[in-house]
Amino acid sequence: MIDVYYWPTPNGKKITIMLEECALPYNIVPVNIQSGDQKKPEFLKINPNGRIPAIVDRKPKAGGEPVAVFESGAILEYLGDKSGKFWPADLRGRYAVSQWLMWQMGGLGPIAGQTSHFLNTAPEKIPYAVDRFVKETARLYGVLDAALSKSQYVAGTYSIADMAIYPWVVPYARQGQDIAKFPAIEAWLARVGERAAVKAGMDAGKELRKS
Ligand SMILES: N[C@@H](CCC(=O)N[C@@H](CS)C(=O)NCC(=O)O)C(=O)O
Repeated sequence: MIDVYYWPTPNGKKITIMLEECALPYNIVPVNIQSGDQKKPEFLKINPNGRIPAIVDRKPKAGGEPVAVFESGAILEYLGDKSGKFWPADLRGRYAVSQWLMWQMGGLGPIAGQTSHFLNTAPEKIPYAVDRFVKETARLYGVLDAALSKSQYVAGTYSIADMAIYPWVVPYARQGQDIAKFPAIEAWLARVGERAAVKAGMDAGKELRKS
């Protein structure tokens, strides 16, 4: 059984999508980031960075003590290694996926997160920040659109990179993006979104926000 320290956000949903795709049994441990659970000492023992998601695999593939992992990209790789799925073992396949996973972790996620913050949450509207982040998000969407106009999935076949990117692109409107300008992304959103595991992963823990 895998414990998933979770709140229903884009970074959290990457992990539930992968767990559903691999049919790995998991247990959601709610970490309410709106009330500060992520900064509590018991959670900081699992993720010293104080953010969700994190996992504890109680039955690691290699046996032995439970394995704890934080950072959503590292968790996706761990689950790929554990299941042998969606994270190719061959050199070319692995780095085709890895580069897009890193692109999401270091580019799209942080930038789109800031864009959404300055557009929807910031207590004052700062035109310079809104303009800077909306434009950089549009640039990243352009890069993704160009890649997806050449292949069905970012690394050729469906992988953990698609799972990392998808929950960040679903809320494109909150990032000030007009999806009609990115037809290959729009088609990919529909293709990925129709997968049963993606639907289940996106829905995981949605009741938590109401509690
Ligand atoms: N790079 C980290 C980012 C994690 C992250 O930013 N998580 C957000 C939710 S999506 C969070 O826990 N926010 C609470 C906080 O900032 O205190 C990852 O991909 O796991």
